[in-house]
Amino acid sequence: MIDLYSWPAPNGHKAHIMVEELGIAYRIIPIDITSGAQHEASYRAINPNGKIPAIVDHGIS
Ligand SMILES: N[C@@H](CCC(=O)N[C@@H](CS)C(=O)NCC(=O)O)C(=O)O
Repeated sequence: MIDLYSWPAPNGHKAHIMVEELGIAYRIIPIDITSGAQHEASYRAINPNGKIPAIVDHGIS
């Protein structure tokens, strides 16, 4: 399962298209970049550059 941290923004759309075209299992975790969620410590732990998108691949289970 892929966790896709994203938001409807140009670079987010690229990742949304990729996972849809690959047909892989994923879930979207919204990171509201309009309210500054990309700068929260919990998200910085996932992507230190504070931008979306980011992917966490939990592998096959
Ligand atoms: N692909 C580059 C750029 C990603 C990017 O610029 N994302 C924008 C949204 S399209 C963003 O997160 N902006 C919020 C910000 O810069 O605070 C990266 O992952 O470093």
